[in-house]
Amino acid sequence: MQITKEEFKKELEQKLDSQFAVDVEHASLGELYSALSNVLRDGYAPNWRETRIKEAHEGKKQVYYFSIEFLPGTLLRSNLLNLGWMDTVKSALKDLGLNLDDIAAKEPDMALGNGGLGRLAAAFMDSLASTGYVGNGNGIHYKYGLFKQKFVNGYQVELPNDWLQKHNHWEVMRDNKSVLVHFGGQVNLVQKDNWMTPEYNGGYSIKAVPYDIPVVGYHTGIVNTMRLWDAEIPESEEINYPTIDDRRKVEDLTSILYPDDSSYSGRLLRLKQEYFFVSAGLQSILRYYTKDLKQNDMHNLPKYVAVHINDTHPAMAVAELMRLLVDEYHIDWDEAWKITVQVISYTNHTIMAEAMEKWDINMMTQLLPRIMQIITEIDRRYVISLTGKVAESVINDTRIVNNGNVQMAHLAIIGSHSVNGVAPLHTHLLETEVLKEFYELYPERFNNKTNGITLRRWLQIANPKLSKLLDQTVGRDWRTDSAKMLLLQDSYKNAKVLKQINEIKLENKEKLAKFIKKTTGITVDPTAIFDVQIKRLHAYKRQTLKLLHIIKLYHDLKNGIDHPKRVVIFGAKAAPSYTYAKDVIKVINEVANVINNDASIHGKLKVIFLENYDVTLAEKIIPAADISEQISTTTKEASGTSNMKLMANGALTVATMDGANVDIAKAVGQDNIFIFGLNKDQVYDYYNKHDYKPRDMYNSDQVMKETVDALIDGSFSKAANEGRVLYDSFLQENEEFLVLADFESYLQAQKKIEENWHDQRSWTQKALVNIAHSEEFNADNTVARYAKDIWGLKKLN
Ligand code: KOT
Repeated sequence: MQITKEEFKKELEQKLDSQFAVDVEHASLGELYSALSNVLRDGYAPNWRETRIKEAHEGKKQVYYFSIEFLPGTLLRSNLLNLGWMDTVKSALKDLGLNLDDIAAKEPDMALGNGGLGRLAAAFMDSLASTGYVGNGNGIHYKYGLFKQKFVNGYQVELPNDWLQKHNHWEVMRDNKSVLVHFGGQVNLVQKDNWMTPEYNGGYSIKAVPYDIPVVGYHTGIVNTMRLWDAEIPESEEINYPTIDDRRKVEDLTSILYPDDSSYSGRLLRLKQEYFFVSAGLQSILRYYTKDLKQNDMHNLPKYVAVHINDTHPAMAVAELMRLLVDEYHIDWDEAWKITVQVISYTNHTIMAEAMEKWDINMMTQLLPRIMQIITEIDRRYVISLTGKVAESVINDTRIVNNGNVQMAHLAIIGSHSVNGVAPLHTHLLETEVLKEFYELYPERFNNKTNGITLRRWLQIANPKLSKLLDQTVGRDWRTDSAKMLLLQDSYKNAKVLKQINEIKLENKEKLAKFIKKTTGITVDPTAIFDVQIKRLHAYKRQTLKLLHIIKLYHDLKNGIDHPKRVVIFGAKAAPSYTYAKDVIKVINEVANVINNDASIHGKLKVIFLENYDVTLAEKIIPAADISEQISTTTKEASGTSNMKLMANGALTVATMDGANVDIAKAVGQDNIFIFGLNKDQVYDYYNKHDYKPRDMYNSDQVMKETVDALIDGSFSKAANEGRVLYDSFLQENEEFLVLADFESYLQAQKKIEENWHDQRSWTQKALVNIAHSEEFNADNTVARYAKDIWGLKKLN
């Protein structure tokens, strides 16, 4: 539905009047946000309804993307953009003396995820709707999103993120679609009507209530649904929860998002959360299949339904679908197994050993007795199927139940028809190292699907000026057909275009500089190099290597060795229990304090650690970046996606050949990226030979020694203890992240960056090439590959 400026103004006035009894002139920004989002809801509501009718009518196969995290950020501007209302609304608001950005700033960031994995899930939701597929999200309606990060005396402090307090204007609670999820008790199998039927004794049920969030497609008229489940006490059992405390225990189930990234948190509550949203999602799928689609043959389920599990957190879907098919729909085990494997597919997002989920058998038996029985049976049959065919060690290494644990990745792989990694190198490492034995058993299941990003958000929303320039140079079609962005390369020598790219970057940097001034009080020069590292704080991502570079630059400047002006900008949250990562934050903050306040270096170097990195903050930083830091230990970063967002905005990448950096390097060519560091074979050599001796390197390299020593010699005395922790970690024999091994090579890459910076024309040309080639990482294309190769989807008519 399109809208004219006048219609929009009228609608906005009406909403302000009916909701708050105010006129435009007297409305607060919060009231304007609320009214504006309501106008928008009216705009897409017919599409949302029609999409559901069309889906049921056409009966096309649908994918259900099961993810314990979704990180959509804010939705006002993306809904405006996707509905095709952006320009009209901006201009109407301007007429009214209002600014869309000010109003949009009132929307809480929906931070129901930790980082890359959650953001990817949200990107896929957008892309499915924007390319014409029916795709549904299935996740948890957390009361508190990822913690709000503050720095107090340089330390990270975590505050609750009560995002729902101000009400989520987009969601619709659908009580009539609620289902019950059972926990605890005991199960006995009894013969009933010729069927071994489970009889439950004891335990309790929790009501799963869905909150549906619309996912508006870009100019497609499609509005898909992201369904997030909340926990409530079933009406029939209210008597069993007489006190407020009792009630709180139930509500706690969906209260908090686990703030751990790449590490496994062995908490009972987490296991409950996983089963809760998996069971609710599958029950709701089967109800739709039987009631709405009126299908009665479960054997046809794979023709209508694909369930994708985003890493292993939803891997219990394998057992739960078996339970539903066997216990509830009386399908023979072997048949049910075939259906399950055809329906389910799995993405692995990390090779970090500590992220490999496993659950204690006793815990699982107590909480989910029937699921544990089913997993045991899947495992038993798996072992039988391989006995005598492969070495016993292979069976032991790959079976699901082992050493008192349930291995979730094994369950996911054995129960899926597709297992994918998220960049070619990562998939290769899965096949040859981490999941080698599985790859030998099921080579046909393994495939690569390189990650992608929502270019619409990172260009059209975050960088409207660059988007306009693209319109002028390659035509507006790039907005729907991103391959057209490649045409920007025709302007490689066009002085006018190069000048405009420069001007836009400078304006974006000025804007960020203002934000930095406002939030930190620190003045930064927008003409300096804006050097950006934004991602979760983790040892393998090596914010520490950037820190060493900063210290080296500082020493040079103090010693009269000149460098181009630079502002290093960090954004990163550390998991609350990850003390090393928190130590890194403290050290960076104290190093920043010393450098930012040292008049003797004349402001040539500034270090800014912005608080509370989230999607909203990313939208401010990314358009202003000159340098994108992608410096993980090679082999450790599965893909990375900030690397893609930054290149799309014309930042040049300094990178190890890790994750999707490899593909970015291939896309832009060696001349347009700064590659450094050990390659994957060298890294594995160190790991296999156990002969990494950082102390020898340190003792034989004066510059390295001086740089690392600064952490303990009193230069940054307010972080003396934490500095010592980092110092010791770098020098430890066989230190896993090989920080010092890449130090020299990283300095060389940074030197090259400085040399290039002096030639602004050639710098901007490199930026142009990066912008053009970011089209390769459009999540729309990624999703098209999943749809074709894994899910077997057809577009809606
Ligand atoms: C967290 C816990 C367990 C298993 C995996 C994770 C995980 C992995 N969380 N985020 N990731 C990141 O996923 C992104 C999307 O695929 C990748 O780009 C990134 O390299 C992963 O670290």
